Amino acid sequence: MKFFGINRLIGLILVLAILPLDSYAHGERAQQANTRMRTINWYDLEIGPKNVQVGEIVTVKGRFRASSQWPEEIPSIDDRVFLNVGTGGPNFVRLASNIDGVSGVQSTSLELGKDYSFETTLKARKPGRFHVHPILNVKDAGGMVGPGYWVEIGGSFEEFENSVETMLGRTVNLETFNLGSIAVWHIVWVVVGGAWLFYWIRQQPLLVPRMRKVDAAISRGDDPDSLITPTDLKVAIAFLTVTLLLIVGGFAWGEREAPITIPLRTAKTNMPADKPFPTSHVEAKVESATYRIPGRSFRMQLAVVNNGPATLQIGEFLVANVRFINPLVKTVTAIDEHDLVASEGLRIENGAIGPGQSKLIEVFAEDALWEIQRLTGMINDPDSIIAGLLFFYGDDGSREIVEIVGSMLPVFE
Ligand SMILES: [Cu+2]
Repeated sequence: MKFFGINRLIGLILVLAILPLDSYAHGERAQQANTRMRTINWYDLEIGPKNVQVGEIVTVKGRFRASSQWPEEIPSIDDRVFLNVGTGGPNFVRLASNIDGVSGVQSTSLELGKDYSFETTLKARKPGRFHVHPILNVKDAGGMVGPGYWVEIGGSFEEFENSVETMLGRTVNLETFNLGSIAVWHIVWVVVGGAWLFYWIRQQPLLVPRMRKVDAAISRGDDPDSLITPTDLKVAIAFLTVTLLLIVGGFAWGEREAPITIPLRTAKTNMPADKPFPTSHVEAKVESATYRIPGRSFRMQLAVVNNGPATLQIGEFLVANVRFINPLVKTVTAIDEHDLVASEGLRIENGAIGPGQSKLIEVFAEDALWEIQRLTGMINDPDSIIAGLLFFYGDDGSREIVEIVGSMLPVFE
């Protein structure tokens, strides 16, 4: 235990003993409020079916609007993004994904302010109950997580099959493909590396004192190579020879086993360049917005202009994946205990806006979800900008989605 303090060893064992505990929450509330509010607004999300057997298909689909208020300090989606799902472990395999119908097998780039549809096809792999979220991974910024739903997978892991046919007609099982040779190569290199390390740590001076001696020799102007004995040199030549032989032999063996290979594709997929920005018949401007901390009550004054043919009412305010629903316009009930729906959380005063009308309306969004989802942290944001999507519903069945943005003032009593 000379090289590894016993205290540290006990610590490591404790950590390993604690780690395998099941985790049910997986950080969806950990991101700063403003990151969740002003990056990706997910909506119309469908994850289903929610009860499947091992090997059956689950799709995650919906739409998202990339906020035009993307925080300046967070790298944006115009560089590289990758659509994925977030769940607690490798419980699914992803068979396919697309954004606006363009295959998402490789990464792509998107534009702020635009609206995209997406779909991911998963195959259930392990039995259990798992929380599944869509995620847009943004280069240098991390994952922008959408709302999650529970999916229950029945059956047994032994029934899971994940075979593909290669271009040359060979069927391979991706669950076990070449595991044997992967294990063999790991063992081979651990043995070679371990033997090399063992050779050096069994003689004096040991690694760090030896480095000091080399440094001292250099500063004295002596030849540091005098620390290396003729035996050291012979052993080093033997190790080098064995290593090179293993590499050359491994390469020849690989070439024989798989004469035709292509590299992993890493090119970026381009989205159609001429995609228009979303349009709407509604103009909505936040005149003022406050968040009253004791009442968990958000209130904003909204100047709305309706340029469309229908009488409109606000049915939903979506902010940071939380859906504040106006019960007078539509009914949305939470489908499980982690569904981010405040079914009666939205109250509108002076609500209906006729065609051609422009008026000032008061919007109240009140629910414990502000606190539960840790969005109240927004009062600590230096820029205190609040942003989200407003869903207007017309009396002709139409729907208009508008992103709103405003400065938010906290009220402390
Ligand atoms: Cu989750």
